[in-house]
This record gives sequence, C-alpha cells and structure tokens, in this order.
Amino acid sequence: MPEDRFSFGLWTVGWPARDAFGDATRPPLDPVETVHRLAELGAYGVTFHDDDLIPFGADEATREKLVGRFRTALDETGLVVPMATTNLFTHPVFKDGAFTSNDRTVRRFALRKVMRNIDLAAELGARTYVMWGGREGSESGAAKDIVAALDRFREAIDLMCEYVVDRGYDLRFALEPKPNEPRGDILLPTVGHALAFIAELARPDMVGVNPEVGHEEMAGLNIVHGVGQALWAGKLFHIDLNGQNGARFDQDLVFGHGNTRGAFFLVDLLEHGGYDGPRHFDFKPLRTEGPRGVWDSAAANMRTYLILRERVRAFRADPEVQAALAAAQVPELSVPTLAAGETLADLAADEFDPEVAGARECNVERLDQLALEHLLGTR
Ligand code: 3MF
Ligand code: MG
Ligand code: MG
Ligand code: MG
Repeated sequence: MPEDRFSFGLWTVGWPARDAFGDATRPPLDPVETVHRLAELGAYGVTFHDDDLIPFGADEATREKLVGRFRTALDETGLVVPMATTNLFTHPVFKDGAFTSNDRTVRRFALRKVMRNIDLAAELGARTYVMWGGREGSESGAAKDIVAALDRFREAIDLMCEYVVDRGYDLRFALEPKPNEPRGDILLPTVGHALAFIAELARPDMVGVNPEVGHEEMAGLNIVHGVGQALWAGKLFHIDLNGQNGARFDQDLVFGHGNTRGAFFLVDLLEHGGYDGPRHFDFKPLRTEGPRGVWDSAAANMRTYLILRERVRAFRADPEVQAALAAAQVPELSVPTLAAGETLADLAADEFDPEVAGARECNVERLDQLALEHLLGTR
C-alpha cells in the first residue's frame, strides 16, 4: 500500500537484462507503463536517473515530450518522485570517472549534467538526490592520484550543495557507497568511508548516505552495522534494498533473496530505529525472466519486506523473546556506563570481580534461535 512507502528505480524493473556476457533478454520498458504498473502493485514512489527518462543527448523537444508524459502518468496514478539521481557512468565520456575524471572538461560536463537533473528533480518534488560514484575510481594505482581525486569529489559535492541553496530547493544529497564494479576499486567504498568524507564537506548537514544492502555485503561487511551507524550519525537519508549472496559480483537480487537473516535484522532496525524515509528497491529482475516475471519480482520485493516486518513485530512482541533479551542483557546496553552525577573517582572506587563477570553466560544462542524461528514463521 502507498502508506508502506515502497519505491523503485525506473532502471530496476526497466533493466533489459543486458550483462557483461550477454545481450538483452527483455524489450525496453516504457517509463509510463512502469509508473502505472508500480501504482497497481501498491508502490508509492518511482525514482530515476536523468537518462532513464530522457535518453542521453535527446533534443529539447524530445525532452519536453518525455517529461510531460511521465508527469501525466504521475498525476494519473498519484505516484510520487521521492528521489532522483544522475547517470554518470554509461556514456564513454565517463570511462575515467565524472567528478574525479583526470580530464577537467569531463568534470565540468558532469557538473552541468547534475545541475540540469537537479532542476528536474526539484520540479517533480524530489527531496533526496542520490550520488553514486560508479566510475569514480581506478584499476591502476599509477593512473589516479587518490588524494587529488578526493579533493575533486569534495569540490563537486560542495558546488552542488551551493547550487541547491542558491536555487532555494528543498533537497538533500545522499552518497551511495560501493566497493567495486564497474571500476576495479571505487572511491567511498563503504558507509564508513562516506561518513568520514561527509565530515570534510563545506555543508555536511546537507549530505547523508544511501546504503545499498548488496554493496556493503560485496565488501564482506554487515549491512545492519553500516545502516545502524548511518542512523546513529543522523545520516540515513535514503536506502537501496536488495539481495546479495556474500562477497562476489553485484547481484541485485530481490530483497531477502540473498542473505535473508541479514534482511530480517535490517527490517528490524529500519522499523524500530527511527528511519522514516522511503523503502527503495534497487534490484534487477533475473535475466531469465520475461516481461511478466519482472512484475513478479517487483511484487516479491514488497511482499518480502512486509513479511519480514510482520515477523520482526512478532519477534519483538513474543514474551519468550522479551525474557531472552533480558537474559542476554540486551536492554542493559542502553544504560549509560557512568550514572548521572557519578564521577571518574566513583568509577575508580568500583568493586568488581572479573572472574565472576567472565564466568557469566551471555545466553545468545537461545535468543538467536528464537529470532530464526520467528523468521521461518514457525512461532
Ligand atoms: C549500482 C547502483 C546504482 C545506484 C543508482 C542511484 C544503477 O550498483 O546501485 O544503480 O543505486 O545510480 O544513484
Ligand atoms: Mg547497486
Ligand atoms: Mg547492487
Ligand atoms: Mg543502488
């Protein structure tokens, strides 16, 4: 239902399934059809790269026509555009990066491309603008000066923040980390790198992160820890939900169709951790599927999220789980280590027997099994 705030990128269901080894297995999908289908399935939002809607290099008249049709579809269905982004990775001009290309004229072109699409994003009511630096990276240690690249990356984000402020748009940026693919190594590879980078910006308040499940897991990291730290820092501006099976190529599976346990704990965090943004799916329908399977996969993302939401609620409400949480001392972690009014002298005076504390059981196995049983729907 729209109140669940599910959104999809045009490029997700619209992926014609061309990959590094094979041709497309599906015909192109008209964005207008996508808007209608998503609305029928109960989504509330649709997101896009500039080039998903307006082919690269299209003339002004074509642009007007395509945006007009898209806007009509939005009006007809009530679907909204919560987020937009820029394609800075497909055209050969971006082969060595966009904001961090060694070629200064390419960097300037990239900024113009972003500004143009920020205008459209604002016009369509988007509140978040995602920046995924897919080509901002290298394969050769000799061919990229990483410190200079980070200077140029910062310069680009600072300039785009200035643009948004100058134009008076109600828009924030969300940086999307990814460790590799399509580049051998990509700058800002993890949520942690992105958070550290944001602290160096001119307007850090305007910039947060858009973590993607598969991207953190490709790096062998725990997505719940990454998203948890982003939430803790007040920087979870948006999220890309999908599925991934460990450290390998970017799979973009349906949400939950990979590390399902991770998906369960991620939904728990999103539902109970104070995130109120869109539940955005950035996945690819399997290359084996045709035009019908595409919509099966779109529905599957939402169903999986809702099932997991139901399961985590049941998990939290189960009295046995409550008891197991207490037995594992989970609530105690929320108690500050030093009580109000206590001093370091009080702390120094504590009596403590490490042998006794070291012998205490943590009772995690029972709790973890309860979580798994709730996830499996057997409780
Ligand atoms: C690549 C991605 C990207 C970003 C998109 C939004 C094509 O792995 O995840 O999808 O999410 O560019 O900025
Ligand atoms: Mg991705
Ligand atoms: Mg991915
Ligand atoms: Mg993504």
